[in-house]
Amino acid sequence: MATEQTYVMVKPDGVQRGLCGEIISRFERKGLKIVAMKFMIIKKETAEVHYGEHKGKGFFDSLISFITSGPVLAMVLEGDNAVSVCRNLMGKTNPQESAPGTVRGDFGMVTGMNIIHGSDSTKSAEREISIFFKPEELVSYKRTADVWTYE
Ligand code: IDP
Ligand code: MG
Repeated sequence: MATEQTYVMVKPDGVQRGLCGEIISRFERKGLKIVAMKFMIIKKETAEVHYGEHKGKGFFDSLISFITSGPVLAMVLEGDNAVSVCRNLMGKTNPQESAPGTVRGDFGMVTGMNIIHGSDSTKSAEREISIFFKPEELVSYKRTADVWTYE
């Protein structure tokens, strides 16, 4: 089993639209384990580090002002292939192209307000988790439901 951790974040539009509970619930029901969670307003400098790969692109400035415009719900989720499992639950970057049943497919209308972020690789996940969480904030525990989740 390839147990991974991934960084998932409800963006300010998702928080303002009251979707935090719905989104957490989807990941929980899938079988992902919550390892850490934090509600915060991201500082501009931190946002620029988090989205560093997009620096220089046309949408960078609006992305930074959007992601810092209100609180986000940040979390670390764990499970078998958690990175790709979470990306699949999120849907494509453009919500108009995201499949129904995904978070973006069900709740979003435009790319600039696509509700949710999720790491795109285990390398990104490691980097992003370390930006938003201290190692001691990742909670280590046994989840009894795992015996009914994994063979
Ligand atoms: P991802 O969130 O699906 O990984 P990325 O390409 O990494 O997509 O882009 C990061 C975020 O930047 C997107 O989720 C979206 O909010 C924003 N973004 C990406 N491309 C565009 C665009 O063309 N216009 C406006 N915003 C964009
Ligand atoms: Mg990305």
